[in-house]
Amino acid sequence: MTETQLWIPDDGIRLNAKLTRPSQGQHPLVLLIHGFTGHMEEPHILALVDTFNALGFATLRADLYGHGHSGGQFRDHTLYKWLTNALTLIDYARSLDFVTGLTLCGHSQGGLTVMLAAAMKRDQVDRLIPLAPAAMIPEGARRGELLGRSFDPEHIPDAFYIDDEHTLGGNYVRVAQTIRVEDAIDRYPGPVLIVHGTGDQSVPVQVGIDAANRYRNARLSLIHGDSHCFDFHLDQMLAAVRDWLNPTR
Ligand code: FER
Repeated sequence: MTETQLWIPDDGIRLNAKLTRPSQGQHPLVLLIHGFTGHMEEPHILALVDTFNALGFATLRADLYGHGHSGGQFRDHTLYKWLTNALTLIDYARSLDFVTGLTLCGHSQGGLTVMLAAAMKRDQVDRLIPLAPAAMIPEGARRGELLGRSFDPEHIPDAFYIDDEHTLGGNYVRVAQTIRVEDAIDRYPGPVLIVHGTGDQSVPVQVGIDAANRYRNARLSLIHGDSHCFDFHLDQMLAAVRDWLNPTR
């Protein structure tokens, strides 16, 4: 396994990214995206890197706008910025001469991001793996319910205090209100694996169930009692991914 540090330019910022390759030669690649307030070195992301490499996939993981060591302020991030970051990363991956195919995998808000990107890149994406996808964010933004709090969706506050390190700008909500997740689901005909912990306190498991039911070609793997970041049964989440990619192994 080799790992290469990259700074990938995107619309005036640079994205902190790492490329891992299982060997020399040609291989398919998995693009891996973290969640809201997350970053690309979280334990569940690193475990996925190892799992995909062991199956013969290269991985490209990145910190998206306003997260980790990439450019941009957390406060200014929106789903549009994350989505255009994802499109740039897909184009970068496709430009690599050793890449034979592309899988998208994202956790939570990163799961929603790859669902949106797959709809736009439907001819370039072999398969899609949303993990605990936060597909309810747009509807929550329209209803005025996000991050466990209520607000008037017609009079969006300029800022949402999250914790001492994170304040979210109102444009995040304004952007999210315009996104139609159902349309994105309907535009992706390829194979989809959704993995979701039944004890997820951030994204209710029903969100993953509903998304899997709407996709034309989805498998749903529920991890009993597990949390949002698969803290209790990471091995089971990885096994679900491994079995789906390589059922005979
Ligand atoms: C929310 C619930 C979950 C939300 C975001 C998330 C902005 C994202 C979680 C993650 O990416 O881990 O209400 O609102």
